[in-house]
Order: sequence, then structure tokens, then C-alpha cells
Amino acid sequence: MGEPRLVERPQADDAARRRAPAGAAALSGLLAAAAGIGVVELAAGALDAVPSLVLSVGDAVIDSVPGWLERAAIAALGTNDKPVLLASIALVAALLGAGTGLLARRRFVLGAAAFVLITALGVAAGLAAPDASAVLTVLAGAVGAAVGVGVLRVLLAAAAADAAASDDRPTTDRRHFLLLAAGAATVAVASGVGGWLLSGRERVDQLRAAIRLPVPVRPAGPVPAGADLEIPGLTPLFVPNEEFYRIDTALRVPTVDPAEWQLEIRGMVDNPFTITYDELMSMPHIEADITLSCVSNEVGGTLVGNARWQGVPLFRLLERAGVQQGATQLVGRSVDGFTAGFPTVTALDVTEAMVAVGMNGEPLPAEHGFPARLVVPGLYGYVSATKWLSAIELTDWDVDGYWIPRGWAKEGPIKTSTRIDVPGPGRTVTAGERPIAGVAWAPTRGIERVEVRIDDGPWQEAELAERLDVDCWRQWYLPWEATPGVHVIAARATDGLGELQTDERTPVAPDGASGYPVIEVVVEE
Ligand SMILES: Nc1nc2c(c(=O)[nH]1)N[C@H]1C(S)=C(S)[C@@H](COP(=O)(O)O)O[C@H]1N2
Ligand SMILES: [Mo]
Repeated sequence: MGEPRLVERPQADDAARRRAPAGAAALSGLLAAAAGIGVVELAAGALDAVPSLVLSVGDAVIDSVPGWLERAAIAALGTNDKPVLLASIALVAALLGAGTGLLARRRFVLGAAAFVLITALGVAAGLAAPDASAVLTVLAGAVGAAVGVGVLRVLLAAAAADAAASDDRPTTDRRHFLLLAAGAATVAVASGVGGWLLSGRERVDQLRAAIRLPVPVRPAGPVPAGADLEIPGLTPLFVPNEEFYRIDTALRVPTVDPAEWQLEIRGMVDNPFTITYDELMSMPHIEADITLSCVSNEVGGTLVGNARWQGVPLFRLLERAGVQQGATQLVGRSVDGFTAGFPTVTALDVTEAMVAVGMNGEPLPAEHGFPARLVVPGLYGYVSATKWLSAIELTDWDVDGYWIPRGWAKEGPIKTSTRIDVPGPGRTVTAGERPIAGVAWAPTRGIERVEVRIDDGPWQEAELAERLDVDCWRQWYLPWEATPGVHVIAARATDGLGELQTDERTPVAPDGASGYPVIEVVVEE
């Protein structure tokens, strides 16, 4: 490729040293990095034992970032935290690539060495992935670095030739460089996309599609008419799976083959055992309507959702294992290393606490923990709702789950909360008869009353949707004659024990936000 052309010219290295313009050298380095990364990602997609080095670097960042920063990122970015992290990694990779190009322009070996060093750091991050094969990962990194260095050399030589010839025959040489650059970009994009497609997501979705959930022995029962008010803009009683909020530390959604999956019940138990997916599916299942909330949910926030979950009650598995005295904490462990722990008595007392395999009538979506996760009514997700569950460990209270050393409370009961959904985004309506509507939740206690206050008026009792279950949120609404101007609307809920939610405003850390939601609505003529 281009070799014969180069022999009539000075040595490629000399030309590169003296003549490749800085801009072209930076572009060459960037494209070389992209091509090298693309090839490694292709290998990662094709081979289970080779982790994506880009995602591994992201995992390393997530693991090493201090708790307060991780919290701040979730607070600022919510469920966009992952795309932002990946975009940052891409930006840093692009800058490093461009820098390497500039270094190689002065001395090629230095640029090549920088390339190998950066790749080695990526490989080091990759080796920390749970099922990485050391040999294959190093090999993939070596191939990626070789591709990067090769592309860099070819592009720099072409850029140098272009510069050297810019007086006599600029157009052919420039076209030659641009063609090579376009070729490198194509390799980068095609291999990167190929790697993504091969990465196992497709396979998991196929495996999911083939699964039939068993008929529960204790179904959740029909939803009474009037349990969903169906007011435009009001969050539906059951949030569709595709719209359900997602929060986790997993940059790559774990792709678990249920045929190979096992759940281990171990620790302080008389009869530790493991159970396969088929065995779990053949046990008696229950269904329960449970509202799940993230402790990072701000007052008025969207990190909360309600679904119909199906699975095996936790207490059944614990009965079989025989929980020992002193096993005060139940820790769920994920295939990706995440852990979350809560009091063992909750698992025994709350009969709807389950190892869930179904969500809204479907096998769990990959993002929500396929093939199995924990769902425990009344507890924030960070202490309870372990996705991609691999083990249930009975232990004492000394063990800390993932988020505890990162600044979150050891225990995480969900606070009684309400949210105003309507008037919706923009909070601008025209004058006239307008509903004010929202959802309120206090899992395990239920919602007994919601009150709404408009401006400085009295607290008015809202209409509640038909009761479904104490673990499940309840919609509410208040008819309102909206008059032109700006209005301030507040809401507050009372749980099934008659306790009013606190009006004390607290931040999400360490144990969940509290306070009444307050919105401002602009009413136009
Ligand atoms: N494996 C794993 N499970 C996890 C988490 C995680 O980071 N990894 N996050 C937890 C948190 S903080 C919450 S709020 C819930 C969110 O569940 P969802 O994404 O299905 O809504 O999952 C929990 N389970
Ligand atoms: Mo969470």
C-alpha cells in the first residue's frame, strides 16, 4: 500500500520528521488511535474472554472516583451519567491520539512508544474485568497497538509526502493522504460498530425472547378500574419496562446466559446450596406490584418507578438454607461485583421480598437485571435491589454493601414521598379547569391521603386512585380552576400508618431526600 511511491522520496521517517504539518500529524494520531481502539472493540465483541478496553477504563474510573464525586455525577446527570462518562473517555482518547501524532511527527519511535504505553494501561484495566482471559486480552491489546502504530506510520508518511510535494504536485498527494485518512476512519467506525453488535446484547435479547414465565401460584390479581386515573401527563400506574428508570454502576450491561447462571445461597446458613435458572423457574412464583426508588431521587425526581414483579419469595430460599443465629444481614451479590445488604428480618417478614425473574409480564430486561434480581418492598435500591444476582450471602452487620463506604446510610427505608406530574414539563397552562395530579408512595405502608396547597390557600384533600397494594404507589388528582398568573403548588402525602411525610428538606445523601414537592405554574389567559 503506497510503498512504491515512497521509494522515490526521502526516507518516510525523515520526511515525517521534517515535514508532516502539525495539523495533519494530530489528525493522523487521532485516526490511528480510533482504528486501534476499533479493532480491540471488535475483538471484545467477538470473544467473551476479551473485555472492551474502553468500558474497562470507564469501570476503573467509576471504581476509583471518590464517593462524593460519584454522587455529584448521579445528581447532576441522573441516568445520563454513563453516556457522559463514555463521551469523556472518547474525548480523552482523541486528545491522547492527537498528542501521540504530534510526538511521532518529531520522533516516530516516541509516538509509537506512547501508543504502546496507553494501550498497556487499557489492557491493565481490562484484566480487572470478571471473565477476562489474560492471554487473549494482552493479545488483543497488542494487535490494537500494532494497528494503531501502523496506521500512524502510513498516515504520517503520506502527510509528509504531501507537504514535501505541496509545490509541485499538491493535489495528488493531498488526495492520497485524505484517502488513507478516510480509510483509517472507516476501519475505526466499522470495527467499533461491529464490536458493539457482537457484544452479546443481541444474544441476551434472543435468549430472553425464548423464555416463558411460569404462571404464579399467587398472582397479583386484576387491577381495579380506577387504579390508573389515565390523566394525560400523569405517570402510568405501571411504568413500561423501556421507560423504567435505570441506575447502576455497570457500564457494560452484564450479559448472562440463563443456562449457565447459578444463584448461590451461602454464608451463615446450615445448608448452603446453589440453584439454577430452571430450578428457580420451577419453584412456586408470586407476583407483586412494588414501587422501586433510588435513594438518589430528588424531591420531584424521576428515579422511581412501579412495576409488577414476578419471582420466588426470598423467605422460601432462606427456609431451605436454614438461617443461623447472628446472620443479621442479607447481602446480594451481582455477577459484576456490586453488593447491597439489608436486615435479614426484612427478607423473612416482608413476604413479597423476592428473587425476581419477571417484570411487567416479561422476563427481566437485560438493563434491569436479567436473569434474576432482588426486589424488596420498602427499601431503596442501593441496599436491596441487586441486579444480575449471583449470590445471596447471610452475614452479620459488619459487612458493607457497595454504597455504604461511599457516603450512604447503612439502612435505606424508603421515605414517604409524593410528586406532582401535572401540569407537566414547562408547567405552563391556559386558564380554565386544569387537573393537578401526581403519584405518592410509601412502600409497605401504603398511601392514605394526599393534600395539595395552591399559593397561600388551605391544604385541600386530593382524590386518590383506587388502592392496589401498600407496596405500590398511588395516583392522585385535584381539579383546579386555573386563573391567569403565576401559582405555587405544593403537595404532601400521609402514609397508611397515618404519618404525614416530613416537610424538612434534606438532600439525597445519606438516606434519601425529604420535603414537600413545590412547583410553579404559569397560567396564561
Ligand atoms: N448489580 C447492580 N445492581 C443494582 C445496582 C448496581 O449498581 N449494580 N444499583 C442499585 C440501585 S442504586 C438501584 S436504585 C436499583 C435500580 O434498579 P433499576 O435500574 O432496575 O431501576 O438497582 C440496584 N441494583
Ligand atoms: Mo439507587
